[in-house]
Order: sequence, then C-alpha cells, then structure tokens
Amino acid sequence: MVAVQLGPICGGIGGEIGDSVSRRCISQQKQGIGAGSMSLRRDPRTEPREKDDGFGLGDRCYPQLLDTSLDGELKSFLIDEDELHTYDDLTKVNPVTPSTVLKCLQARYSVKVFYTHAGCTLVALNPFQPVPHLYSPEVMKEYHCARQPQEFKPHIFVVAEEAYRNIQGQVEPVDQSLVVSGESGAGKTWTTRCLMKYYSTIAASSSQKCQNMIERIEKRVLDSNPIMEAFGNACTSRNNNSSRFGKYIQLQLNTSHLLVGASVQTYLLEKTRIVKQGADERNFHIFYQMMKGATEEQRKEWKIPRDQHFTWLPNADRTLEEDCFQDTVAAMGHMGIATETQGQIFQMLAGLLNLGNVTFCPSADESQPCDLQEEAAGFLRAAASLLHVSAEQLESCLKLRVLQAGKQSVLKPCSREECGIRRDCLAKLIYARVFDWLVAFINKSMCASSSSWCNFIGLLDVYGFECFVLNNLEQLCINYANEKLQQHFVAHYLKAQQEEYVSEGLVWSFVQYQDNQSCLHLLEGSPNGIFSLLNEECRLNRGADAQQFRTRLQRELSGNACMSWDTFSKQPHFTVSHYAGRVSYQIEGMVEKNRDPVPPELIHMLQGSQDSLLQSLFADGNADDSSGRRHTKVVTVVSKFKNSLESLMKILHSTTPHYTRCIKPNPECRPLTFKKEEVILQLEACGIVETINISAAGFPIRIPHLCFLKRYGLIANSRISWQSVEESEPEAGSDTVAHAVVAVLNEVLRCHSLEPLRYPGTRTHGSLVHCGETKAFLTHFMLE
Ligand code: AOV
Ligand code: MG
Repeated sequence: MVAVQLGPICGGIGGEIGDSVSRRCISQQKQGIGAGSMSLRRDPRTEPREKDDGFGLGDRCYPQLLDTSLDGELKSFLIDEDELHTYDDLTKVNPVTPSTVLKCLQARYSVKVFYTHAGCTLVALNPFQPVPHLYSPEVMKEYHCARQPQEFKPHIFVVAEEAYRNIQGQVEPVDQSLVVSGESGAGKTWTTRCLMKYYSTIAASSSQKCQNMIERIEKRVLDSNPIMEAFGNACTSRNNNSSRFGKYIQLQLNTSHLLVGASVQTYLLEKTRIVKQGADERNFHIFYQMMKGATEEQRKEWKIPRDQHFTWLPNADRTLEEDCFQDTVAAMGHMGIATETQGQIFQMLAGLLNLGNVTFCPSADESQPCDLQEEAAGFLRAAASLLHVSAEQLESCLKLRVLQAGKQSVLKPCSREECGIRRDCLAKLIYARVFDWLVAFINKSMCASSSSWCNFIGLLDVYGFECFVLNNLEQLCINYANEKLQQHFVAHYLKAQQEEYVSEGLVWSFVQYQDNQSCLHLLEGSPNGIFSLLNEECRLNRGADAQQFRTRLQRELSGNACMSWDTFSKQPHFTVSHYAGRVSYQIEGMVEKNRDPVPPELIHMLQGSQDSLLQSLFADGNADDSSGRRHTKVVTVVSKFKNSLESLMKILHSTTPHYTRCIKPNPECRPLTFKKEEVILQLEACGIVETINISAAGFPIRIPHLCFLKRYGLIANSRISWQSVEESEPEAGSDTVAHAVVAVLNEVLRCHSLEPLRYPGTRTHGSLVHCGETKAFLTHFMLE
C-alpha cells in the first residue's frame, strides 16, 4: 500500500522527559545506535539453564539486574533514578537494555503507574488490586475526546482510541485487531473486558432515536462476559479466574462508527477440567455458583443437597468473587435465554455433578459387567433423571460396549477403568455441547445483520502461556496458540517493518530478534512435527501406548534443538523450548486425548433424551467425527485446533494489529508486588528490547498517501494539483501523489526552518523525514 509513515516516536509523545532525552534519542538514531545487530536475548536453546525452578522456566537470567541500586550503565547515561518513573515510553530510555527497561517499569509500578508504551506495544503491569479511578466513564471520555490521546498518560484506552480512530480516519477503513498477550494471570481477560466497556461507552449513540437499540446491544455485548467466564473460566494454580478457552470478539461498527453488534469465536475449551482438576484447582465456576447460589427449591430439583460432596467439585469451600450465580443468571436473562431454558441447562450441569459420583467395582467374572459401587446407584438414578434418560439405559451405556460383528451387534462388558472413561466422556461431551450452544446463542443475540455494519474491531483474548507441574495435550495446545501469536507479532512487526524500511531504501541496520519459527516447526511441521506424529499415532489405531509414541518422537525428532528428553522422570516426558520458557509434557494419555473418541452408544442415548434442549444438542446426528468407529476418518483435537488457529491468523493478518503485553509482576498474584526475576523473564520472552529498538529507530505510524493528503493537504493547498491527484491511481504510487505529499512535508519542514526534501529523496534531517520511491516518513510534529 502506498503510505506516508509518521515517526519516529521518540522525542515526541508525552514530553515529560525533556528535550535532552529526546535529543539523545535522535542522535542515537543518527548514529545507528539501538538499531545494532546485537541480540540482547538469551537463547534458551543454546544456553543451558543451570537449574530448573519447578515451573520449567529454568534458572533466572540476568542475575546482575536483580540488585536494587542503579548500575554503572545507567549512571553513565546520567539518568536520574528519581526520574525513572516518568518514562512514559520505553523508547525514550537510553540505553535500551533489559536492565534499564526493567528498572523503569519497576519505578513506575512503585508509584502505581501500570501502563507504559514500548514503541508499537503497550506494556500493562497487573496491579492485582482494583484501581477504579483508572477506568471510570469520565476517564474513557477524556481519552476519547482528546485531540491526541497519546498526549495523556499511557493507558489501554490510548490503544483502544487509536484503533477506533484508524477505522474512522482512513480512506478505506481497515478492520482493527487488539491482540492482548501475556502469561496466565497477567491480565488479558481483564484488559479485554476493559476494552469492551470502553467501546460500549464511546461508540454508543447519543441520539435519542437509536438510544434503545444501542443500549440493548451494548448491554448484550457486556453481558456475554459473565456468561462465558462462568462456563469457560476456572480457578487454576496460576489464576483464580483463568480462561480455559480462547476467544476473538469482533465488535461490529456501522458507517457512523457506532457499535451495532458483536460476534465471538471461541477456541478449544479445556473440557477435561470437567472430570479432572489439578491439585488445588477447581472445576468451571458455574458449578460452584450453582452450589452456592441455588435456592432450596432449586437444590431439590437439581439434586444437589447443600452438604453433598461431589467428586468433580474440589475446593468447594473456597469462596471467590467469581462465585456469583445471580450475576450469571441475570446476564443470561438479558441475553434472551428464557428462564425455562436456563433451568434445562442447570439441570444438565447438576446431572453431570451427580454423574461424577458414579463409581464402579471390578467384576469378579470378566464376562460380566462391572457393579456399581455402594451409593453410586443413587447418583446414577439422579443423573439419569436430570438428563432425562432412563437409568437402565445410562447404566448399560456406561458398562457395555456395542461391538459390530457383521450386521449383528454384540454387547461386551467394559472393565472398571473403561466404565470410568465412558462416564468421563459422557460428561465432557455434554458440557462441550452446552458451551457451544451458549456461544451460538450469544452470537445470535449480539450479531448485527451483515448489511448494518461495515467494519469491526477484534479483541483477542486467549489462554496465556502455561507451565504446570504436569502438562499434557491441553497445555501443548495452549502454548502452541501463544507461539502462533508471538509469530504473528514477529512476522508483522519485527520482520516486516524492517524489511519494508530496507525495500524503501532507508539506511537501516537490522535489529536481530528471536524468531520462534523453529519451535513452531517442531510443533506443526509436516510430516515430522509433534502434531503430525501424534495424529499419525491416532490413525494407526494401535492403542494408546505412551512408550511407543515416545520411541517414535525420539526417532524422528532426536536432533531437534527445541526438543529435549526428561530422562530422569519415571513417566515418559518430552520438553519443548518455547519462546516463553521450557515446558515438560507428559506423553501418557496424550494420544487418547488427541483422538477423543466418543462411543456411539452415548450419542444415541442423548439423542433419545426427553429433555428437548439436550436432545437438540445432539440432533444433528453429528456425533462424531471422532467417534472411534473404525474406517471413519479421525479428525483429531490438534487438527481441529490447528485449523481454527489458521483461520484466526488469516483474520489477524487482514486487520491492523495493536499489541498489548500484559505482565504478571509476581507469581502469587499479590497486590502491588514487583518481582524483578519474574518480570524480566516475561520481557525477555516477548522480545521487548528488540521491539523498543525497532520502534525507536523506525517509523511506526503510517497513513496511505491519499488519506494523508486529505488530512494534511491543506497545508500546501496552492502547490497541489488536486485534479491530477484525484485522477491518479492510488495504489500505483503515482508521482503526482508523491509530489503532493512532498509538497506538504516541505511546507512543514519550512515552518521548522529545516531543509526541504527532494523527490525521490533519501533520509534527511536525522531520521525525521524520509521520502522514498513510494513511501514518505516524517516525525510526529505533523500531527500537531
Ligand atoms: P489472564 O486472562 O491473563 O490469565 P486475568 O485477566 O484473568 O488474567 O487477570 C488475573 C487477575 O488479575 C484478575 O482476576 C484481576 O484480579 C487482576 N487484574 C488484572 N488486570 C487488572 C487491572 N488492570 N486492575 C486490577 N486488577 C487486575 V489466563 O485467563 O489464566 O491466561 O488462561
Ligand atoms: Mg484470561
């Protein structure tokens, strides 16, 4: 695209640091400092970590950074420690090193400043305590109404407003994406909620006519959060309100840039959590909400007595602020889910709780079905009645497998272990369908008709990078999603930006960065990536032998630098060096989880349920691609996930992205506690120093030529032949348009007593202005 680029941003926004720093930045760029080729990141693949910290992140790097005094590096640049908290943009810090960046963020955190620009990204430190005054409607309005929101303190609202103005300002508006990343508990979901509130406030119509319709839409958009969080979030060892699914919300704007609807796409719900929760963790919030918030009458109807212990409901005595049943119910009501339908959903969930208490005894005679354990029969009856199926059919489905022998079907008793697997499978199946149904309902309720909106702002909130004591397929998928996002950032910003400068003839020394391509290749490469090998193992249908899969992995991937082997562990494990740290994955159970087989008997039973909603969830007969039936093509969990991520990446690539990096300042989620060793690892992982260096030396803002002329052409009105400009092909990078752009630039330069540009020109005036063959760059003063 033909564009004018504005930049660099140093010496511009905020202006708190004073001229000296700005000047230093500029002269630094003139000398090419900060755009050097030195990589400041440690390569986890080539530098062995000395010790493992139990989280797989290895020994701390940069131990020299962990003392609190200023080091010589800072002193030599005469940066006053007392001033560190005033650096609104890390591109202004000089020199940009992990040490200076860390100290700056720490200084700001200590005075309760949680947002800092880092060139093209925003760093958001989690305060782990409410800061209501930062997010009030008044503050939203201030940012929205500001002539230059960047002039205000860094804030998530600056990013939000920039995306909003991009949609309004362009000749042909480009859809926007706000990509929020960070590790588990860093604040992504919180930030996304904040963004939704912002747009619901500022993109609301003030006109009386639209008031009701718009209000309804905003409310629905906001109400989607408590519902999806109740059903899709859970308390983990890293975050009390951890998202166990990924989501991309598209806020639909009409030609007047008003919010008229929204849609949400979700990614891989961690449904295993229904039946298995890590030590100290919990099931999805909704179950606890029901247990705590149901009326006595509902309890009776749902067969969940107050003092009943449910196996699938660990840590029920812990009270979280997320445990508010009434909020979820109210949101479901606003969304348009009828009370009766809500009742059907809660009955199903209560059915699952009862199902979790159904346990089996091994049968003395293998040819006979297992027995139910004492008390289990009562829970089985309760589950059957809540799922509206017959208790006999439920029992038989759990205990007996149907084998097809020619045209005849034979019933074969399952072992005790198999009975448990079938019970778990039934619960996961129902919960996943309920979740999908809710998402579909929410979409139906929020989505505007395609003719009533023209652009969208997408908000991406996926589960953050995770490393637990035990990690399996769920973590492999979650961490893969994070690798894909990092790749998007690397490709879009670190790589593409620099390549563009070079192609435009700028004098540019390439800033080296850590590319995560090799790790991605290890995961998704074909035919020998981990996912391909895992799928192959499922296709072979030779049972889920962990040792066999490990042998295969070792044979195919032994030389891969991103892969290593946990030789000391009793169980077979492999370790992947992710961009955010090393994670050891259990092989045991991985193949089966990937295959995710569903016995057809279970589907048939649910199709015959007397509950209309449950029946409709399985009405499509699509029981399954992954039904485990022989000769059907197995669509595995990782294949589906990989495909959905590919689609997401396509959408992201078609939008203008804005990145926010959430940082978790301490692992215990303690308010206002900044642990340098935690923060530096996260900064290192996301390549913050490289980002700052490229941003400081580069031109982060760009406007297409014609749009630029539309906005600023007036400055050189008399020297522009508007008729020729209008007749030119905008995409062709025409001389006429470029000359007009240069005329505007020169007018600005003249006002600043700076030398004019010649066209086609080269970089002049330090890095303030550049006009190449097809693109022009100038500093921020154009915007003033
Ligand atoms: P996550 O989305 O990044 O983790 P959350 O957004 O759930 O993390 O944030 C974790 C907790 O941090 C929240 O429940 C809040 O208590 C607190 N928090 C985050 N940001 C703020 C803020 N700006 N102000 C006040 N409190 C905040 V995960 O979903 O686990 O990857 O899968
Ligand atoms: Mg989250």
